[in-house]
Amino acid sequence: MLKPFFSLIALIGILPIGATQSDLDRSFEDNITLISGYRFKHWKHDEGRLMVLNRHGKVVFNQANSNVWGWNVGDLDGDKNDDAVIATWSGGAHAEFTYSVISLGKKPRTLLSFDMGNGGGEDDLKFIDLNGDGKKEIVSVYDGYCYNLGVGYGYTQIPIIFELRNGRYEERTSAFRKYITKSANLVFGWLKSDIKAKATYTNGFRIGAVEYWSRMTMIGKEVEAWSTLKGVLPGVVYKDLYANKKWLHTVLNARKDRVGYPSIAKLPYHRRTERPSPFEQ
Ligand SMILES: [Ca+2]
Ligand SMILES: [Ca+2]
Repeated sequence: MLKPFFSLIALIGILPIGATQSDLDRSFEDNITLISGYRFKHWKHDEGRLMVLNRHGKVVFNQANSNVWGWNVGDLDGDKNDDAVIATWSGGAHAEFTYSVISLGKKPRTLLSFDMGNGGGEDDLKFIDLNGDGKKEIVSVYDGYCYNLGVGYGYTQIPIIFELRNGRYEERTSAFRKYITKSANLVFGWLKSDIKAKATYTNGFRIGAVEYWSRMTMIGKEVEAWSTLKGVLPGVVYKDLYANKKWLHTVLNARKDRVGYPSIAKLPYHRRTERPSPFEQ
């Protein structure tokens, strides 16, 4: 399901002036990359290990027992120090992805650690200035409803947006109303055409409905969402969802559990709570 090598090449595509690589053929075997005085030593994919050492040879990041499959650099927060994005991957089917953004200043620090869960595409993190303030937001996907809506895998794609505030990337999805509204309209269009074409089944409608409801709820339009859904969903699907409103909120709010700022020695960050699904698989 994944194309790690391809994606790794894409991720490492942008190196700043001054960065050097020992792995010139980009095979990612035993390579060392020098970024802002930090040495990134990366072992082959199947051994999956990344060590980052500072200019004194001290290890500041050391991740083994997990595949590390990419980093990208650039000055994301505008403090003139390069920042690196490190993706770690647990391996196997339905692998778990964690993304860490670290600042490579004199004292390295974590700007964001996002426990993404399901992912693996080149678009896992997108860097876009959504509000035109000159600073790029990080746009990703929250998979909290995955496996939980009665459809096994059921990968529900809920947007999650991180904005630079107070020197780090904070979860600020609700603040990006325009983007989320557009996204809500898009998924609602898909849901409506699926319903019209009877293109899916009860559980499938449930995924589309939750994708729409969660977007609307995050921008304070929950009441409108329920009323719209009542008008289009088969009655049984609507009732079932509405009866579990509290659980839907709990899972939506749990997106905040996926975000942390531990010291880089403690990365990658994993902290999530299992929330038993009320829907039958
Ligand atoms: Ca920076
Ligand atoms: Ca911005």
